[in-house]
Amino acid sequence: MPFRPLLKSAAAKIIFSFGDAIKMKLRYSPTSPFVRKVMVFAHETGLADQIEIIPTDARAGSSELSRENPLGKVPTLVTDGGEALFDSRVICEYLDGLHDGRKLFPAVGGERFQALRLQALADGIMDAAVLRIYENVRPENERSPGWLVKQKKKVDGGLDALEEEVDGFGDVLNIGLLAVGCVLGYLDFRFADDNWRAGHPALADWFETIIDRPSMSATLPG
Ligand SMILES: N[C@@H](CCC(=O)N[C@@H](CS)C(=O)NCC(=O)O)C(=O)O
Repeated sequence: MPFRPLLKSAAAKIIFSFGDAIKMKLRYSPTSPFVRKVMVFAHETGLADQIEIIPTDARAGSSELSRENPLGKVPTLVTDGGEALFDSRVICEYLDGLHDGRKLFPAVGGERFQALRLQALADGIMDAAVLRIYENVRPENERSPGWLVKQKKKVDGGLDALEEEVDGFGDVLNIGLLAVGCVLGYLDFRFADDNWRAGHPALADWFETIIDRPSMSATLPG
C-alpha cells in the first residue's frame, strides 16, 4: 500500500482548531526508553495530544502488533491514515514533519549527521541496556554471564564516549540530545545501582539541564 503522509492542509488545521484532533495511535510501553523518546519528541513538538496511547506488551507477542510491525516491537505508530511506522527513529522523523515549529532533526550537513550519530549512540546504549534486562528475566539456567558482561561493556563504552563529547553538545535541543536524555533516564530507572554518574561527571551535569524539561517530567518511566 503506498504511504500517505498525514494531511497538513489548511483545512486540517481548521479541524484541529475546533477540537476534532487527528489521532495517531502509538503502541506503547511505560518502561521502554524507545517509546519514551517518541513521547518526549511529541511533547517537545506540541503533538502529544494528537497521539492515542495503546498499552502493548511487546514481549507477550501481540498478534495485532505483529501485523503492524513484523519485528513485534514498540514503539510502533499507526498514522491517522492507518499506516504503521517503526522504529523510534522513523517515527520521530515522521513527527518532525507534522509541526511548524523548530525542527529537531537538523535539515542538512554536519549538524544533521552529528545529531543522527548521537541518536545512534544513545539508541545503541538503550539496546544493550534493554538486552541486559531481557537476559536477566530468562530462566536462570539459560542466562549467559558472558553475554551480560558484553552488553554492560557496550553501555559503559557508550557512556564514556558521551562523557568525552558532552562539552560539544551545545544548548539547542535536537534528536541526538533528546535520545541521550532518554537513555540516561533509562539507566536511572533500571540500573540505578550501577551509578553511571560516578565515572561521568560532566554528563551527569548535562543531564541536570534536561531532566526537568516538561517533556521529560511528563514521560517518566514506570
Ligand atoms: N530500534 C527500535 C528498538 C525498539 C525496542 O527494542 N523495543 C523493545 C522495548 S524497549 C521491544 O519492543 N521489545 C520486544 C521484543 O524485542 O520482542 C526502536 O528504535 O524503536
